[in-house]
Amino acid sequence: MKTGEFTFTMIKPTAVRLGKLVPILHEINLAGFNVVAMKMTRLSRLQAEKFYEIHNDKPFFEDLVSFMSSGPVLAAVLRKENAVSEFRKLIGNTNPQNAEEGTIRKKFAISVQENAIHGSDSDENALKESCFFFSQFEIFPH
Ligand code: IDP
Ligand code: MG
Repeated sequence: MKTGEFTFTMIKPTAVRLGKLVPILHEINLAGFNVVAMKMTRLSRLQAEKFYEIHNDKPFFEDLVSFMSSGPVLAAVLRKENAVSEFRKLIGNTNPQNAEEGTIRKKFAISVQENAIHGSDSDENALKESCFFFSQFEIFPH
């Protein structure tokens, strides 16, 4: 897969628990993203700490790790031109109160922490995060 053509996403525990998995995947599909890898899994505390390690100095870090390991998530690699920036536009601002109408976070987030969905913030992190969840044999670019 070419750099710039893919991003990594995770539908967060609250959204999964509230039955929003399929509605969110529907939005992603309507926006023209193709799924090239997907799994439902549950992060251990250690895995959540590792995934969010850039935030380990933030006041919300401990809560975030507890939340992200509190239940299953849906992890996926998505393909589209300019995937990272297109996907960040689709999900909207980190804080749902500041997210634009029509964005996934505006529709499905319940708070800044439980904001329904993750999206990589750079091509470099898209690669790092995809490799965190998937082996090369679990990604099917087409
Ligand atoms: P992003 O997910 O939009 O890239 P980041 O700043 O990278 O936002 O933060 C990672 C995650 O940490 C957010 O998606 C959210 O779940 C949580 N988070 C960020 N800021 C806060 C906060 O101020 N309070 C509680 N949780 C936060
Ligand atoms: Mg981020």
